Amino acid sequence: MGEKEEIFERLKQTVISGDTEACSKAAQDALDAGIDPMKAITEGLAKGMEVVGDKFENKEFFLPEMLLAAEAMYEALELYLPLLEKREGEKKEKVILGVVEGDIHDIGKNIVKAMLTAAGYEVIDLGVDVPSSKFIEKAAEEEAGVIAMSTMMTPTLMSIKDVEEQLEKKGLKGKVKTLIGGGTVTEQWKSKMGSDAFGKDAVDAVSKVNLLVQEIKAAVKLMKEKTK
Ligand code: B12
Repeated sequence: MGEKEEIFERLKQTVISGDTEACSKAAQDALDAGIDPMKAITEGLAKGMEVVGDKFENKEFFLPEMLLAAEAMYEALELYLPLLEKREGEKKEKVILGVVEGDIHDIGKNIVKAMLTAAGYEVIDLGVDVPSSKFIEKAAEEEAGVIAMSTMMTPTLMSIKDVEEQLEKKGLKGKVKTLIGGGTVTEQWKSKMGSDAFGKDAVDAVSKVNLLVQEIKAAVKLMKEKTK
């Protein structure tokens, strides 16, 4: 195993063991070794959190272990986020992000936030259990092009539909693009909900936001040409 792989493994294992101190140390060592924070998140921290999610489901882990793991991961993210935010000087596109109404699972959403921030987006994080109207109000207020919604539960998938319907009613559909993701969400659900894009993980979230922003820019350009 090379030095970088060894650090990725330490990041992953210290999240799994919920060892905040060792996780912070691994996060700092990653920086010292010249590892891109974005890579440290995807190849280390997020991989660890996936294992923890599975262990929790298999009843190998219980709530205290889960929360310790999340705490360790957040400690490392805190070290990385300010560095990632500093990377872009130009005007940033805004993304409204939140966990839909009825759902409080936010670990995946927080990883998505880190990755979008790393990619140079200004993420407006509405937190968990976000009422559908709030997504829309904030998008309008902030003039954001993208609303990104996360949900881990099947019943709360309908909250996504609610946001889509409200966008339609307000005549904002297509102007504000929607991206959905989270444990229960699939490409098929994207079509069922009428959303614009689905992202399978935090890395995919970035590619999909890039695509949506390109689409918005192309549409604006076309409008301008037509009105000339
Ligand atoms: C941790 C956990 C909890 C924790 C949450 C802690 C927290 N702060 O988030 C606690 C213990 C509180 C909890 C509570 C509950 N939970 Co729970 N929980 C889980 C568990 C084990 C892991 C979820 C997780 O964090 N995974 C790790 C992260 C990193 O993965 P992720 O969320 O999928 O995110 C990745 C991608 O999906 C994607 N992504 C995520 N969001 C977004 C958004 C966008 C826009 C994009 C593009 C991508 C994207 O990128 C992320 C990173 O790559 C899952 C089972 C599992 N193995 O998934 C059950 C699970 C989600 N829980 C479940 C349930 C039912 C509940 C409860 C109702 C239980 C209860 N009876 O009380 C409550 C929910 C209360 C509520 N109203 O929300 C069910 C949902 C079933 C369903 N299909 O509806 C699951 C699937 C367990 C199961 N098999 O039954 N839970």
